[in-house]
Amino acid sequence: MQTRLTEFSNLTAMKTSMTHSPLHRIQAQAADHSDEGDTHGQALTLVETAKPELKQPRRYQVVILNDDYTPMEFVIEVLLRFFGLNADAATQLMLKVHHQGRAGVGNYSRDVAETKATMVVEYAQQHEHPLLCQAEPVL
Ligand code: TYC
Repeated sequence: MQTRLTEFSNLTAMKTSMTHSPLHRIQAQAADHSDEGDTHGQALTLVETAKPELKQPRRYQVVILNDDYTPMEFVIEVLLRFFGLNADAATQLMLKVHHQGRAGVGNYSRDVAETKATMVVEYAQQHEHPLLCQAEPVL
């Protein structure tokens, strides 16, 4: 969270600035500046709290899809090779895809998820299997 302090010598300038501020929360404070010689012995300080400018980037899930032709052993090998699963986890996940049609195999940044999905599909094509894999934004 960012804050910014702006001093104003009169209320009109302050109100104008507040009206035009893109910042979402504004608090006004009056500060005593009697030693600084302005007309009413006070300066007005605007304290603005800015919205954070960065959001968390979206995560992407790599999804593997079932088909009728890719051998089960090949899908298990893909899960070991590209997703670092152990043999038990890979077998369970392959069976989940086989029975349910699809399953997420890991969450990554968009770039990594898309690269992994492409690598899996190319690897399957090199071995003449129709295995499909895609990256989807996590909701
Ligand atoms: N359904 C395939 C078969 O019976 C096995 C399979 C599992 C294929 C998972 C793709 O993503 C997949 N040989």
